[in-house]
Parts: sequence; C-alpha cells; structure tokens
Amino acid sequence: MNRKRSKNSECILPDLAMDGEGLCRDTQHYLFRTLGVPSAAPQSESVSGSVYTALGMALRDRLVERWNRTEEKRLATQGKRAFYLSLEFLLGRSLHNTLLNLELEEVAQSALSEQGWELAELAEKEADAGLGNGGLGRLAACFLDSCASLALPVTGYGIRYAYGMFRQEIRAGEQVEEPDHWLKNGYPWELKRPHRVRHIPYGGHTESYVDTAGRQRFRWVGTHDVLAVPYDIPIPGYANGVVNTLRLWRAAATDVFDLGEFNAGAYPEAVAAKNAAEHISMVLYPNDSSENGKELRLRQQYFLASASLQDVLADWVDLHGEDFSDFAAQHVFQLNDTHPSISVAELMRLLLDEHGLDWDAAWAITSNTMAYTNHTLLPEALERWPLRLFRQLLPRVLEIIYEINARFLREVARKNPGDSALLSRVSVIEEGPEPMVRMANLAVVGSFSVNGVAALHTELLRRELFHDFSQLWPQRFNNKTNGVTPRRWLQSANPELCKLISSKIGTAWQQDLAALQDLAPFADDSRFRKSWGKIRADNKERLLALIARQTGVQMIPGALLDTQVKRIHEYKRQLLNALHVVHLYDRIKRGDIADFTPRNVLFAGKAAPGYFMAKRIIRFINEIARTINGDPDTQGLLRVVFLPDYRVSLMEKICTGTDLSEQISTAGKEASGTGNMKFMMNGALTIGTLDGANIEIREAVGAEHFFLFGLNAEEVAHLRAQYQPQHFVDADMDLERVLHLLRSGYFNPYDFGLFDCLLDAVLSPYDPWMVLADFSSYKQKQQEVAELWRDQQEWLRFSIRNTAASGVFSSDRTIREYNDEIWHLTPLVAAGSSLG
Ligand code: 26Q
Repeated sequence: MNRKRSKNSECILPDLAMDGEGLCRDTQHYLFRTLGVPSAAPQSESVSGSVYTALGMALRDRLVERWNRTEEKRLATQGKRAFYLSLEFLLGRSLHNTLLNLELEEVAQSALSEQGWELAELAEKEADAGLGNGGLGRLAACFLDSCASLALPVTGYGIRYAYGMFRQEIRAGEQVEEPDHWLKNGYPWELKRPHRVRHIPYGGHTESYVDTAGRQRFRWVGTHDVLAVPYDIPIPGYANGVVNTLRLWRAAATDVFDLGEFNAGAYPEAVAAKNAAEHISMVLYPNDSSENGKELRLRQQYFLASASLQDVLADWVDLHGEDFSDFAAQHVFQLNDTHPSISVAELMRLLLDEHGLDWDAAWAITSNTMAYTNHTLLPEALERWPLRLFRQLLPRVLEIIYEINARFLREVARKNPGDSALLSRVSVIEEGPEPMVRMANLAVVGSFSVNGVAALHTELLRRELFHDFSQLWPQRFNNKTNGVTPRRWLQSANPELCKLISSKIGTAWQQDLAALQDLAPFADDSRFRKSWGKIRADNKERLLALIARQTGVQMIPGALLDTQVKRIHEYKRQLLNALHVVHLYDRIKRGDIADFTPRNVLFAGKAAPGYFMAKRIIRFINEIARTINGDPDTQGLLRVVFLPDYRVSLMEKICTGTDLSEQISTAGKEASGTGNMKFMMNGALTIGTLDGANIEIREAVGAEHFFLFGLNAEEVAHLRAQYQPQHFVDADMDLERVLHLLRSGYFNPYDFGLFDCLLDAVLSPYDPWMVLADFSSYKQKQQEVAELWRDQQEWLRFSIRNTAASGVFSSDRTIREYNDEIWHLTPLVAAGSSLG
C-alpha cells in the first residue's frame, strides 16, 4: 500500500543567474520592492542593514533552487537518512559561508562594490545565530556543513529560540548578561513551513484500553498541547550543489489553547495565556554544564524530540503507509549528548500508541536507529530528572521508560545473577528519597552506538563513566574525534593565508584537508616563511585594532599574542593562565626583565549566569588587566585584556591572529576541545595538557612542535587522594610571591577579600582542578614559548607545521568516520562532482 505523493507541476522558471549582475539585480529588487527602501535613501547604518538583508534574500533564492534539486534527488534515490538531534546549533553568521559554498565570493565582492557596497561591511550587519553555548553547539554547526559538503542526506533538528546565548557586557569588571534578540531585524536565511506544524502533548494522564484487535493499548489524554512550527534553514555544501536542511521548531499556542477555561468575558486573559506555550522556545539555557531539574528545560527537550520524530514518521507514512518493517534500515538519529535523549522513549511512544506497533517491533526500531554522542565526563554535568517532574509533565513517556528499564534490568540480571549492585548502577532509575531518571543510562540502553569525542575521552568513558555498560556491550562503544569545518575556520576566516597556501600546493586541500600536509616542506623555505609571517602579522594587527576599538586597551604591536578563549569554567583553568600573568607582572615589578619577551594576553568567554566562581574569575582577569595595563612599568612588555561577548564571529577574527593557543584544562576533564583545532589550522602553536584532542593534536604535529606541560589524566587521578597544594607553593618561590600578591589585595584595593574565594579554592586539598599542581610546569613551558618567540624563523617553522598537520581535524574526516562506522549513508552525488 504505497501511497506516492502526486507531483507538483513542473517548475518552468529559468535558473537564477549566478553572476554578479544577476545577484545585484535581485538584491535591488528585494531592497527597493520588498523591503521598501527608497532608492534615493542616503547611505546609513540602517540602509546597509537592509542591503545585507536584501542580499541575503537574493542568495536564499539561489539556495532554495538547489535545496529543491537536492530534495528531488533524495526522493528519487530513497536512500537511508540521518537526523542530527541537538538542543543547540551555533551557526554564527551565514552570509560569507553562503557565498563561499556557492562559489559566489568574488563575483559578489566586485559586483557589490560597483554599487558602492562593501561586502565586508555588509557582513558585519548580520547578527550571529547564537543558538548554542559553546563547543557542543558549534560542533553541530560544523557537522552540518561537512554533511552537506560530503553530499550526505543528513537533516538537523533543533529549536528556534527567540533569544540565543546572552550578550555579555563587562561593567566595572563584572559580566552583565543582556538578552540576545537576534531576530530583531529579521532573518533572511530561513523559510517558515507553516503546513508542517506538529502537536506536542504535555500533562494529562494515561488510560489503558483494548483495541478492536483485542490488544491492550494506552492512551495519553487530557493533555495541554503546544504547536511546533518548523522554520527551515538551508545548509549548502561546499561547491557541490547540495543543500541540506536544518529544521528549527518554534513553539506556538494551539488555536484552542485554554480558551475553554475562560468565559467570554475573560477573552483577553485567555489570549494572554497563549504566552505560556510560546515560552518553550523563548530562550536557550545558557549553561554549558547541566542545569538540573528545570521544568522548562525538560519541556524544551521533549518539544524537540517529539516534533522531530513525528516529522520523520509522517514523511515515512506518506510514502510507505503504516508498514514500518524497513524503517530502521532507512533511518538513524544521532543524539547530541543526552539533551535530546528522551527521543528513545518518545519514538517508542509514537510507534506503540500512534502507529499500533507491538513492543518488540517498536524496540527493534528504536534501539537500531538511535546513536548517542557523549560530550562530558564531569559527573555534575550528567543529566538527571526528578521522577516526580516526569510523571507530572510526561506521564506516558515515564511509563515507557519504566518498561524499557524493567526489560533491560531483567536481561542484565539473567546474565549476572546475584549482582544487585550492578543492577542499581546501570538502572535508568536512580532510587532514593527523590528518585531520578538518568538520561545517560537511557541513552546508552536505547542506542546501538555510543561515542566519545576524542581518543582519551572515549577511553575514559569505557573505563570509568560507562564501565558497566562497556562490559555488557563492548561493541556499542566507539570514538569519533571531533573536527571543525575548514570552510568557516580557514577559507572564510583567513583568505590571505589560503591564497598563499594554494600558490604553493594547489587547491586540492579545499576538497581534502589532509593535503595540507604538502605544506610541511615549505617550513624550511625562508621566502615562504616571510609571506606566512606577514599574513599572520597583518591578521594580528587587525585583531589588535578591534581589541582597541572594543575595549580601549592598546596591545603591544607585534608582540606575542597569547590567547585563551572558551567558556569560563574552573576545569578549563583560566585561573592558571591568570596566575601566570600575575607572575609575569611580578617579574617586571622586581626588575627581572633582562630577557623578557613582550606579550599580549587575551581572554574571552562567557560564564553561566549562575556560576559564581566563573564570574569571579572574569572579575579577577579584569582587575589584573586594569592594574597591569595601568602600570607604566609594563609599557611595551605586558598587556592583558578581557574581550567581551565572545561568539562565533569573534573567534573567526581571533583564531587567525593568535600566536599561542591556551588549552590548559586539568587532564581528563575536557572531552575534546575544538577551539584548539581552529587555532592550529590557522598556524597558532599550542600550550596544553594531555587532555581531550590536545593529545591527538600533539601526535599529529609532532611532540617537538607542541608545548606540553602538567600532569596527565592518570597522574591527576593518582595525586587526588593525597593532594597538598601547599607543597607546590613551598616548592616554587614564584608561585608563593604570586599568591602573596593576591592575598595582599594588590589587585582589589577597594574591595578587600574580593578574590579570597579564588585563593581558597586553589589552596584547598580538595581543589578538583588541581591548579597549583601544574603551575610550575606551566610557568617553565611558558618560558620556552617566550624563548622560541625570540627566534621568529623557528617560530614560523613551527607555525607552518601546525597548519600542515591540521588536516585530520577537519570535520569532514569526523563525518566520514560517523558515516563509515555508524550511519552508512550513500552520498547524493559522487565526491568531487556536483548536483544539477
Ligand atoms: C544541560 C541541561 C540543562 C541546561 C544546559 C545543559 C547543557 C548545555 C550545553 C549542558 C552542556 C552543554 C554543552 C556542553 C559542551 O559544549 N561540551 C563540549 O563539547 C565539545 C564538543 O564535543 C567538546 O569539544 C568540549 O570538550 C565539551 O566541553
């Protein structure tokens, strides 16, 4: 009973022009006719905002053309599809990426400048789509770019938050959060699909009944439904004509939303109550480790899971009717951490209750289509939900979780008789005074694949966090070391460096980043080094100018730029870096500057609004920056700055001008890191611990080209039981002086005790991050960095070798591995060819 959709009428429109003239004509059309800008309007900020929007609309038309062709091709091939489910997609800006992937960059640049419009200026008009916190959200965006570039039929599903990651301001040295109203001026990169809304149930209760075939079934009734309205963002592949989809759901009230509860006289109140439904997609949770137990967050997770799965099932039923026998062979859902892992239970519910499958058939489908990626080892970041909340909000889903767990535990008990401790460790339900649902356990039980995001991380998942599960199902666990898209992070961010690269090794690296390896021999070519150094110095100069504009701090021209940018978290140890800066300052103050290498230290990153210590670290960095930059003794030697509002578009500028990349987390704590890869690609050297992907970065570039310091993960674990920070202070006079300076209130003369909490934290034997244990080794390694910087030729050799070895950190490599080992999708077009 195959019901094929009847076809639309053939499209008789001619293809859109892909030249500068056509693009300008369409831009004008949107500017003057659609946006209603009078053609005599003088140049202004608001007009160039409109020009950006008009250009975006003209480009979107071209994307839609390819989008439709991609969809036709996909429907004609009817192959397996993958769905990337994520609460976060940190897309950043789209203008430049679109031009690059459509190969319209140069065409647009020259045609627009003929009209008196500067592309670079227009690009600055675009607000970042900041629908993510950090690494995990940006990874999702890089992955979508790679999937489209590899022509893989992969659809992203997420939430269209009205407010993304907060805007960070710094006032009196402290972080202040401002709402990010990124949609304020419209967003030309999306298409609303109002005809594909879904109903998402919440609340109510469950009933059992016997169906006409005499089987016991369940109904979830008395629910308060919310509408999920999809907005599609086109995701173009690089130079291959493929355009995939990122579908983001917005919550809306149903037409009948609670109106019945009000009498006619309370109509305005009833309409106002619609708000409650729309709250679900109002704001991104700004925590990069879980914020446990918040009802709205659970609503968001279920909203995404249910809307997306219903959407996929509806497509299936359209084509195949209610026969699901081939569904699992045709679909795979990649879960971006546990955030969407309620999908395991929701897919069961939809198959059982809405499509009438029996348990075994539904479970076979679910457990053969779900794949889970873990992004953290920190126990406090593991998601757990109070059972009570689940029962109240999602009673039917909870029943299904109970049943999944009961069947799973029966199986474990059968294989491990008498081991009740094992049962309670692996159970999806955590017993206790406040019973909890453990989302990671649900994800592992319900998935055929569980992966970590760097070799060490996966190793630790197997050995520690998921030890029991990896004994039960060793084949389920696998590693997929992260990567970043070279389109955004090299080609678009660093065009001059790319030109230089291509002038030496051709352009093959644009299709396969591993080809950057061919650059390695040029490290020994002094003319090449000179060009390399010039481009990187120019990038740095532009970045320092931006820093001066944004903060008023004049960095030291040409000095080493030492950068740590990432979310502010104790495990990432911005504090270790800051203590080292204080040490450098102390050296200056005591006159130990005979061989001092001038240095600019750049920090940026957001703290979760409720994370007290992280916010105090920001304050600390700002206070040492104020003191150091204001002290005439540091002139020409040391500058420190905290650049506000770190975001994707800022990193595009930071990574091309940075000399030294700080990747200094406590070993065993950073799952992978991806900023480390962006810096490496652009020729920065890394100072780092043996953590996350740093280990693989060091292997790729060679130990001699990487500044390694600190304890390794094993040593950290071993030292923990007997950690005495004071021993490390006693053994290092420089460290003692630094801590003394802090305790004296030197950096907080008007606010005594302000930084005592930081001091107390690092001096505690229970400091989980063991900051002081690594101080001496960090300081020494920084001294080696400083010495190498003085040999610019050698530094440039190292820099070139870093870029040359960075090919393996392309997200194309990562996605190839996901596809070869987990997804098994057939590309829509062969590698190197183009669609349409
Ligand atoms: C969970 C529940 C409630 C509210 C918020 C959250 C939440 C949100 C975001 C928890 C965690 C995150 C983000 C985590 C993250 O970004 N992890 C990073 O993922 C990168 C990509 O794999 C890794 O490179 C980093 O090492 C890892 O820290």
